[in-house]
Amino acid sequence: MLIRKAPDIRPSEITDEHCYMNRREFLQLAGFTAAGTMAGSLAAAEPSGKPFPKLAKSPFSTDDPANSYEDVTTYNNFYEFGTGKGDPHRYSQDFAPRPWKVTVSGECERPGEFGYEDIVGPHALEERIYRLRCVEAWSMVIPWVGFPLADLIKRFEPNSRAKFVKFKTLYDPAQMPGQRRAVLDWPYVEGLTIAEANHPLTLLTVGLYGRELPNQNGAPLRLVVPWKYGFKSIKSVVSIEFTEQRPRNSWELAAPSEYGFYANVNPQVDHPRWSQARERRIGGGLFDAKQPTLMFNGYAEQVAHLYDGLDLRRNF
Ligand SMILES: Nc1nc2c(c(=O)[nH]1)N[C@H]1C(S)=C(S)[C@@H](COP(=O)(O)O)O[C@H]1N2
Ligand SMILES: [Mo]
Repeated sequence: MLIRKAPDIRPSEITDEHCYMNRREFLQLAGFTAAGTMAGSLAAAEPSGKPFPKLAKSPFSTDDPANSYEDVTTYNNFYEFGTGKGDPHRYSQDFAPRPWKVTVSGECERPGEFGYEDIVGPHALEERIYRLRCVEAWSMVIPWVGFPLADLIKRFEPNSRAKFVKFKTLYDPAQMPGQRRAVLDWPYVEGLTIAEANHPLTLLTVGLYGRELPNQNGAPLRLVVPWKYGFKSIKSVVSIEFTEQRPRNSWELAAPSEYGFYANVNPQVDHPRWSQARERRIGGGLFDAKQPTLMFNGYAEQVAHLYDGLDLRRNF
């Protein structure tokens, strides 16, 4: 992935086999004859999600320059749509994120469910520009849209036994071709301590670049936990459960010596197979720039106290 295409080439102009097939099939259906008229039909660089009317700016936003819309929507990890970085964009276009229902269960006074519209109307949305630091030592800067997960959690009144929150992604192999292979134990599961889930930085995310989330970024709603490696930021969530026991997350289950429950960004604790000291910022040109990784991804001042007395080398 070191060599990147020139920024002035739109993805719609790069016709790989899959795109070509889709476009041609679409043209046949629509009765078109000239392929040229449909250039751009699969363009990732042209946002299609509905724009949100008013977004408060967040004091938690970073000043780092944001990655382009194209970078953010064409270089993804979302194994439900394949393991290649281009797969989520390519294979999620037919995914239908509406209607959507999230079940809330476990240790709380008011278990129940909610739909996408139930949360997007009532909650004031913010734009939060966060660094996303993938465990694979690359990073991006993304202008997310969302609101603090804590605001949602309190509606369900977790009780004193609620020590953790467990999240699950949709399981639907008919729509998610990556789930037809056992690369992970589906559905994708993630977990946070209740304190992490209630931390003001933890964002229930419904959009990016001022618009509804594209499918490849976890439509219609996902988590973004900016001080943790990207895999904690679970996409397309359908279940939230308050638990007394610590849940085991998908990556921890798949490779417990490599991926832990906490997964706090930590340049001092290497992954067994590579260093975490530096990261490659996607979009930096022909050779993306490498820069030092910051403790807790730069959010140490806000979150370090959550781990007082915890050995971060053991609890990686
Ligand atoms: N359900 C689900 N959520 C997921 C993943 C996944 O494969 N499935 N990948 C994770 C990883 S490893 C990263 S780095 C981020 C990437 O988010 P982005 O593609 O929106 O940048 O999503 C995370 N959330
Ligand atoms: Mo990641």
